[in-house]
Amino acid sequence: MAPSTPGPVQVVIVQKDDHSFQLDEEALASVLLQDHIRDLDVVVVSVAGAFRKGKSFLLDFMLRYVYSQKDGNTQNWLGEENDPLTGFSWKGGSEPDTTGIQIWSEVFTMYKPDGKEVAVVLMDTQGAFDSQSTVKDCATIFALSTMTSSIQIYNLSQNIQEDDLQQLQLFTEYGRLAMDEIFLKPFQTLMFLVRDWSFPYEYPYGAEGGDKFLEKRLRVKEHQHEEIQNVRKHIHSCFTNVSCFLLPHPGLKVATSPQFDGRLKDIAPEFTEQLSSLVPLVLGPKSLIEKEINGAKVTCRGLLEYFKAYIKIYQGEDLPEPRSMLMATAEANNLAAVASAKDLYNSSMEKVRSLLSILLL
Ligand SMILES: Nc1nc2c(ncn2[C@@H]2O[C@H](COP(=O)(O)OP(=O)(O)OP(=O)(O)O)[C@@H](O)[C@H]2O)c(=O)[nH]1
Ligand SMILES: [Mg+2]
Repeated sequence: MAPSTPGPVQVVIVQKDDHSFQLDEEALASVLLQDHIRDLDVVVVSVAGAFRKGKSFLLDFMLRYVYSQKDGNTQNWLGEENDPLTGFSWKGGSEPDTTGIQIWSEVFTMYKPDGKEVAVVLMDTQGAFDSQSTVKDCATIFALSTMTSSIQIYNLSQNIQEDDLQQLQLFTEYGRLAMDEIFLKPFQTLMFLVRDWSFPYEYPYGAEGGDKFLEKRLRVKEHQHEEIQNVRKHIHSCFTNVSCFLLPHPGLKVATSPQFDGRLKDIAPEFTEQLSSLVPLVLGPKSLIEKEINGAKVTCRGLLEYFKAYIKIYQGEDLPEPRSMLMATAEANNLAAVASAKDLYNSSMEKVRSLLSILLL
């Protein structure tokens, strides 16, 4: 049974001492196997990126949106001026907060424009690059959340830097390696979300400015160094759909006040204005994209099985270990080589198999 009061459920646990990962199967099953949703196709929205950058805070606004849809109060979904922001745990300060992977206990049923009912799961992840986690820990969390979500929001601060792209390459390569089948594009939607964007006079806040900015950042040019080109080609090759959204700074109270409890009246109006277009862009009826694995849509029940299979791979010894960020690009290139060798092996074996079946007829 799912817990009676909705709340975050810890589904992936990271052991801080030995850096091992565990799936809390029972907890995950209690959410995904609820009678009314288990056979519905699932939409999974995940937010991932460096620690202390407002990921959980954003997810709590997403929760407000989905609850208001559920209650039929679509107009004023951002909430009242003086309501503290609750949901997934978020806090100020310099120390990391979220650990492992958490999902919201309530799975929301929503409707696509064609009337199809889908189940929506919200996923929060441990921030990357804190002082306690190894590169492998960060890569595993990022890879697992990318593999199990239909939209991965890559939460960045201020800009899209080259090292952000390199880390993305490393982490997604680490994910691709763990997948058995041959995929052209293993993952679905990636949204770069740039927080505290300070150059609206170059690229305006929002999705349109974001996409123009991203197009420029990800453009592959002939004279670029191979390393710079590779990272860009990799991102295009891994995701079916890549977009970007530029969010303004939420104001000094949000960023620096220890008394700030998330109430709207303390948040800069330009931030909430952009938030009111960002969230429906991710969770509005037109944006609901079901999770697909190998071209087939996945139900909540199916998602549980994929989680179990993927975590086993990361618990095993078979994958090469991603090392320090200094070696990120080299490592990502090595991982890419291993992945394409694996693809080649699989497709050659496939050919041999079909040849054999013809010969044996
Ligand atoms: N500068 C800035 N601060 C923000 C923004 N959104 C939220 N914050 C603040 O950032 C701090 C951290 O918020 P969290 O949501 O806990 O951050 P997180 O990324 O989930 O952190 P971890 O779970 O530790 O990885 C809080 O003090 C928020 O008030 C933003 O867009 N810009
Ligand atoms: Mg958090």
